[in-house]
Amino acid sequence: MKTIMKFLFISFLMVSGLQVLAAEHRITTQGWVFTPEVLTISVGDKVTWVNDDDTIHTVIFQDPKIQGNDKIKPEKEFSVVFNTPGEFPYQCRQHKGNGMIGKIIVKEIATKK
Ligand SMILES: [Cu+2]
Repeated sequence: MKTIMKFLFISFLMVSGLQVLAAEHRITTQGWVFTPEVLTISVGDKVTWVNDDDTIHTVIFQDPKIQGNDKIKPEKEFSVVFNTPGEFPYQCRQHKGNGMIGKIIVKEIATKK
């Protein structure tokens, strides 16, 4: 019983520790440009796209496993939590011809020594 309690307590510490470390990053669309265009984050971080234009934008990932959004209305937001390391290019379907493309680079969380 004692061992189980200890295990649960340590698990709790690990989970809450990760939540403290997880950050939120914001990407704006002003002028039909994702800013920043390339964003490097850590595993578990959340990325929020904010549509601050007066037209609908989309966020469509090359990797179909990542749920995008094909209708982000003006003044609306859309968020994704990235739980897998890697590089995730995406684009706005309507405005990719205008260069509206971006990339999220997800790094493993560096472990302290
Ligand atoms: Cu767009």
